[in-house]
Amino acid sequence: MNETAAAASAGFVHTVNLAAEVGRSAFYERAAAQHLAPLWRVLGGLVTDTPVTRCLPALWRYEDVRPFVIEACSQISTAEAERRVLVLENPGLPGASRITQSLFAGLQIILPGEVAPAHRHAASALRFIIEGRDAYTAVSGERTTMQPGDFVITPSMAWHDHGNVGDGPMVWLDGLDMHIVNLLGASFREGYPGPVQPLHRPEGAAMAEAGSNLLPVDQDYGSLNSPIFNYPYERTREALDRLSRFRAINAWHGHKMRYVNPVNGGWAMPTLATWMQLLPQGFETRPYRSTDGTVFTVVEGHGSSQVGDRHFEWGPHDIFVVPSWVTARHSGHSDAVLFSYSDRAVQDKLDLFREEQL
Ligand code: 1HN
Repeated sequence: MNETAAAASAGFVHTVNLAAEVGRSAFYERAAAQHLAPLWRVLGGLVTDTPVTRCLPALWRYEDVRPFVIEACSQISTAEAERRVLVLENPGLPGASRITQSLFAGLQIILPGEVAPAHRHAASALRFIIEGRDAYTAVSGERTTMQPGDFVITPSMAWHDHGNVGDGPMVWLDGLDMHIVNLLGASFREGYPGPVQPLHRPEGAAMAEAGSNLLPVDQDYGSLNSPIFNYPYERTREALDRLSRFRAINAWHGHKMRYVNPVNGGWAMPTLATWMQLLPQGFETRPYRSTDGTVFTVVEGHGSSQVGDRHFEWGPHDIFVVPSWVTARHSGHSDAVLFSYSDRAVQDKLDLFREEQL
């Protein structure tokens, strides 16, 4: 279904008199030659009553996709692929490299000894570590070693390369905003002259400077990205655990915390909003819908989600997507921890975000 047809089936389309349209066809043709088109034929699909997207609710069970991620390693090297990533394609948006209308998601694998060469681009990336230990990413001259559950930021135009110094494969979820960057016609990319960038800060520098609710008095921040570029799972999990011991639970989201930039209290990244939430065993959220199509991945535990007319049962490392304005509710069958990201950081800045709590 195209967007106009989707809008029509949603019950709203500005209708023109079809019989009269025949008589206008010559006019339309002459207008088209001047690169002019009648708005009244497309208005309903351009400005819809409520969000219209071809993005569908979808679930990727890690158990089903992991063998393909592993097999990709015998199909292509990191050197040849540049990034060995299998794209999570929304079934409603085939071939578009999109998991939602605006977001990219992919599973990247890097084997021991491999290096993903340094490059940089206008698109920002987040990494959420799924499995493996002791691979690193270097961002703007500083390395961070990544562990499962860590949320790692690669800001726009920051040089970045990855390497695996562990003894097993490392898999992470890549979330990128390139569809937003491309919509705006603002894409650039550059390869680094050499496989890896030079390191000019010790590992842990960013955390020392910004990770303890204290900031150096003489530091100027010229970016909307958080100076903390690795939010380790250990600290995130502990925060959720402490919160859950005393705080009233949110009926729509469970115990849910957003990753913040300590410099300005805003989202950790300027385009991608990120969260971690705890759904205690037996807790079921109330239904809600929001304008930000959201990607979830399960860190711990089992549960289920009703997303529109789909019911998903999920467990560790599964990934699912809730499209914009589709009603969702989530249940923890055991204590369950979910990481999620969306374009809400953009929608907030543009005054577009809406959530309806049902
Ligand atoms: C990229 O640069 C990375 O740096 C991962 O690891 C996934 C997907 C599309 C475009 C660039 C990375 C990417 C990507």
